[in-house]
Amino acid sequence: MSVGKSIFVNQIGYAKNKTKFAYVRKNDVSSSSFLIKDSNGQIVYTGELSAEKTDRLAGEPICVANFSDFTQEGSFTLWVDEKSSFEFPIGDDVYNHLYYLTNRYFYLSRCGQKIVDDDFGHEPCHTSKALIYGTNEYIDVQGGWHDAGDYGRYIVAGAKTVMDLLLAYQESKDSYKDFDILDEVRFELEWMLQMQRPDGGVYHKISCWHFCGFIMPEEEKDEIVLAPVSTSATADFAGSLAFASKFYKDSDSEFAQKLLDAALKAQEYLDCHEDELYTNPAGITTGGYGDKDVSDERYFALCALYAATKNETFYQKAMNSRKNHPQWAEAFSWACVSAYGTEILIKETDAEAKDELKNSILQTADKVLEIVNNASFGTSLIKAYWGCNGGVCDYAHILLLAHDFTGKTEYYEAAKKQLDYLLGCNPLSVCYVTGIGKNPTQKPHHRPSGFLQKTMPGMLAGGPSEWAADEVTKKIIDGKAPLACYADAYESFCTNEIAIYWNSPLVYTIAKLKLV
Ligand code: 9MR
Ligand code: ZN
Repeated sequence: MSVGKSIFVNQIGYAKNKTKFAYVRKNDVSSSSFLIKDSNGQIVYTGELSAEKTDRLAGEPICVANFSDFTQEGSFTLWVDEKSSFEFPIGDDVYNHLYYLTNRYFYLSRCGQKIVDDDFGHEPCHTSKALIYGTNEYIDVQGGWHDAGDYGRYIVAGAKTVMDLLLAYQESKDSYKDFDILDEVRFELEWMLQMQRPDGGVYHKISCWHFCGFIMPEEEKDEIVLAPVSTSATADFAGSLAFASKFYKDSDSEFAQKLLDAALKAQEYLDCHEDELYTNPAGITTGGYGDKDVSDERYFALCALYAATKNETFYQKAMNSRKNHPQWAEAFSWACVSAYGTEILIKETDAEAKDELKNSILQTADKVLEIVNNASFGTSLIKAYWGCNGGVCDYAHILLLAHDFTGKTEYYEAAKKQLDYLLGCNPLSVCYVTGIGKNPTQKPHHRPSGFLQKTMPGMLAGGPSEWAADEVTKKIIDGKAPLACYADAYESFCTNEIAIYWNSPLVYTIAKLKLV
């Protein structure tokens, strides 16, 4: 069967009145034109393929089929010679189900609560008290989302996720009512509040000493440990809680105040402590989220606190830290959160330096745009790395800010291409979100899915990685182009794990592109 092997479409589909692109493996076809058939096999559109592009990531010539002016609703296939794409829809609300599933994944990942779901329901997990590392003291810390394929709960990861989801809520609240994002984010925030020590410092993470096997969460009964306080966790906590506080002001002012007070307390801690860089202490081997440069986390906290309090001191300190770190990239990733701070300053304050800040985002966006424009599949990547599918969403975020600031559609279009790539326009013709599309990821490195041999829907797989950190990936990468270094296998944690902070920028990207 050649369906989907040579022609790559966005398997979720195309919004009726927006641009539409498919990708064609040039070496597999001889014709330079394409056609579209409806579900009755009638030809409804014909067009010419673009000139080919070969980049390092694709490793072979790829042409684009542009059918943007085709606006009929329905279900279609795209053909070149006798080769066809997977069937794909065109319509007004093709993204709604994807948006729902990618949001609901967070509910299904809740820790410490009975989860109600036909396939993934379970009893409360990880409810025992946690040992504070280096002491004999146990305290009660409950809730938060399981981080990824494992059951750890990590502040750095949670804070980024909270930011993306709140920004997504801001974009979709007027048009989308099927999932309560604010309620879901609150679940995480309630957990984060418990991670703060009385002196304001924030524990880096809570997990067992080691990763467990592929068991259900309530079966992981090993001792739970609170890892030491870190600067990255404390600053990310301050930034995300300060930002979150305004979202709850109207519905629950007491909760909003609690968030802000906790953020301020974390900031006081940061003010009087040198950097405490996190690495796993002896005995703990779960995810590290180590970060050697925490200046961007400190900056993010100051920006968010300034926006929340309008206290000029925070602003001065934030701008000083920018001056002291001219090498900073503007980024939205777990390791670099500078752009969250910059976005907040630009959008939530009347900061004097607005133009300078916008330019800083635009400089990064222009670099990303150039990569996208030169890429065979329109991706924003220059290499394939652990979690790069989340990375393309983070780059989309930068592009979408540039679109806000300039109104130039090329930024919007480049961001939209990142979604096409994730949802099927890639050399493997895979839809990297589970449970949706014609050829989705099926065996994610995700404990409940692996244990139940069912795939939890709505999860974004990490994606191809040239750095083979696991045995399965090591076996498959030889001779493959970077974008093909992906194994749809439970054991492939470096290409097929899922994570809250890869899903969250996907949710944001869908919302910000106004696809729901
Ligand atoms: O997303 C993280 C990635 O950037 C790192 O390269 C990788 C190795 O340190 O770790 C990833 O994070 C994992 C975390 O440590 C534990 N939970 C699962 C995360 C996703 O794979
Ligand atoms: Zn749990």
